[in-house]
Amino acid sequence: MMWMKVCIVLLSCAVLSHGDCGGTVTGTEGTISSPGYPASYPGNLHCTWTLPSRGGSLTLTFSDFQLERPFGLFASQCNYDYVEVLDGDSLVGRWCGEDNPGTFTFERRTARVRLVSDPSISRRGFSLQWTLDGVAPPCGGVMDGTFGEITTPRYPLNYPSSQTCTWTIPAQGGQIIARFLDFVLEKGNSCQYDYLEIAIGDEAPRRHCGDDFPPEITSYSDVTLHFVSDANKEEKGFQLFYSIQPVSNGGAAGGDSDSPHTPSPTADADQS
Ligand SMILES: [Ca+2]
Ligand SMILES: [Ca+2]
Repeated sequence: MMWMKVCIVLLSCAVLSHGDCGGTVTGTEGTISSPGYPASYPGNLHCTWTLPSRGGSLTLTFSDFQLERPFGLFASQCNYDYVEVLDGDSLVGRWCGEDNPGTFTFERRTARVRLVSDPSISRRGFSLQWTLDGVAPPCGGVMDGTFGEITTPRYPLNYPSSQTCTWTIPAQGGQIIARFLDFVLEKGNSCQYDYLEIAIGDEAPRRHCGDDFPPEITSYSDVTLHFVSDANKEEKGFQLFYSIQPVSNGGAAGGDSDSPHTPSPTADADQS
């Protein structure tokens, strides 16, 4: 049989192109199939799909699986075409032929599925379904408007583990005033577990954790809040209110203190 494989390899050497494959999935469920499925996949594939758990529970189930079946000396190995499943960067296993990999669950881990094919002999490939449960809600973004609230995800319930959120409050030519009404994060001596970093303009960010409220923020520059939680021990999180006060005429560049706490100047205009 070995000579047949070599012969077909030579015949198909010119066929090197293949369709797009791989990438990072988004959403909470979906299907991943080999290129062209259920028609035969192309040769020379090297596709990797990345499935982030995003703090939730990810389940993969291979519903169909048919790759080139190895033969002869290599029957016990998957050296021609194969699918690998990885937990992060660690190999869970390699499959080929009609040896369906089955179902996998990844808790707060990133899964990867890799399909590799050699130049010759293809079968119909594989199809798998994936679902993601318990995903942390989206967080972060650029705040618009002249006032608002920022909280950790799920506040006042405990924030999720393994979460990263970045909020930006643009100064919009005014002065940002932001005050914390609640602040409880997991405490660490150097805030190495869960923390909130507050960056004002170009200044170096300051890191906060535990239950010491960060001081009130007043800034004519954009303010960036960067929240990180690690894999375990969650707390209630924080709640912050901010407003952006217009800078009164003549003080735009100098930034002198024209009682920025009161947004009354625009209201006075109505009385004329
Ligand atoms: Ca093959
Ligand atoms: Ca934590």
